[in-house]
Amino acid sequence: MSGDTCILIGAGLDCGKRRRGCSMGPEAYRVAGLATTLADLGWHVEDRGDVPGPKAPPPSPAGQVHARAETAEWTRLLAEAARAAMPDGFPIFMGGDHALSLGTVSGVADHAAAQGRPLFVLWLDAHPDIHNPEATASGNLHGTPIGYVTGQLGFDGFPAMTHPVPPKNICFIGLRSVDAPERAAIQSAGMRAIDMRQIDERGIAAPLAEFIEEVRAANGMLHLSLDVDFLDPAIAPAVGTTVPGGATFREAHLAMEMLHDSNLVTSLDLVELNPFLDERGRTASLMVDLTASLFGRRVFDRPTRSFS
Ligand code: 4U7
Ligand code: MN
Ligand code: MN
Ligand code: MN
Repeated sequence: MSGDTCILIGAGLDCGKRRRGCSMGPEAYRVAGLATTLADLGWHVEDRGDVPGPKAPPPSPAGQVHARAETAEWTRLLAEAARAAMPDGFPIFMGGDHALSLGTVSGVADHAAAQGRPLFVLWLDAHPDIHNPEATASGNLHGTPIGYVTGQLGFDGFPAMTHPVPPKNICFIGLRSVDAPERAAIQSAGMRAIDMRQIDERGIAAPLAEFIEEVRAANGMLHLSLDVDFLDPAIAPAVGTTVPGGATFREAHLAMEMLHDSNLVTSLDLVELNPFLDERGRTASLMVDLTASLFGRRVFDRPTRSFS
C-alpha cells in the first residue's frame, strides 16, 4: 500500500439515522487497539483526534429527512479533513455512521482529481446507500452517500460535489437489502453490484479480483468504505441495521488480504459501528482485525511449499 504513514481521524457523526450510538465508534476503535495494531505491522501511525462536529448543530426543520443541516455541515468538515490528510498519508476515518462518507469521499475525490487519477470506490455493505433526500423512504441520510458522491440531485444545502465519482467506478459487494428505486438506479447506471448470491456462487475472490484489475488498468486510486453490516450479524452484532446472510469471517478477511496485495487502496472508512450494541467489544475488535489484514497482516510472508 502506498506510503508508510496512516492517519487516524475520528468522525463520530451520529445524525445519519435516528438510533444513536455511532458517536462512540472512534473511541471504541482506540480502545480496541487500532493504533498499536497498525504500528506492530510497521506503519507510522498518526492519530489526529476527532473532527469536532458542527459547533451548535443547526436546527433541522421537522420533516422527512432527519438532521439535514447537521449532516450537511459534517459533510463540509469531513471533506476538508480528507483533503488535508490525503497528501500526508493513508487516512482511516473511524466512524460514525455511513453519512460520514458524503464528506470523506468528496474530499478524497478532490484529491484524486488534483493528482489527475480516477477515483474508484469499493462499497462493502448490505445496502447500496444510493438514495437521495427525495427518494429515501426512511429519511435517514446514512442511506444516501452513494447518491451524493455520484452527483445525484436533491442535496440542497450540502456542499456541491465538485468531482462526482462516475457510477461505473463504484463496486458494491455484499448487497442483500436493496429497494426498488435503488435497484433501478444501480441498473440504469450500469454499476458493478455483487450481491450475496453471487458470493455464494462464485466466492468473493473472483469478482473482487475483476474489480481490482479494472482499478489497476485505469491507474486509479481506491477508496474503501467498510460498513459493519457487510458482515454477518452473527459475527458483528454492533450495528443498527443488521441483515442476515452477510459476509463470513473468512470472506471478509480474504477481501482485505487481496486488497492489501493489490496496493491500490489509498483511504478507508470504518462505518456504522455502534458500540452500545456490541458484545464485549467483539465487533470493534473484528473491525480492527480486518483493518490489520488490509494493512498487511498475514500468516506467512510468502506462499509456503504446498503438498503435491
Ligand atoms: B447503511 C435503507 F430502507 N435503505 O434507506 C434506508 F433499508 O449505511 C437502509 O448501509 C439504509 O447502514 C442503510 O433507510 C444505511 C432501508
Ligand atoms: Mn452503509
Ligand atoms: Mn449498510
Ligand atoms: Mn432504502
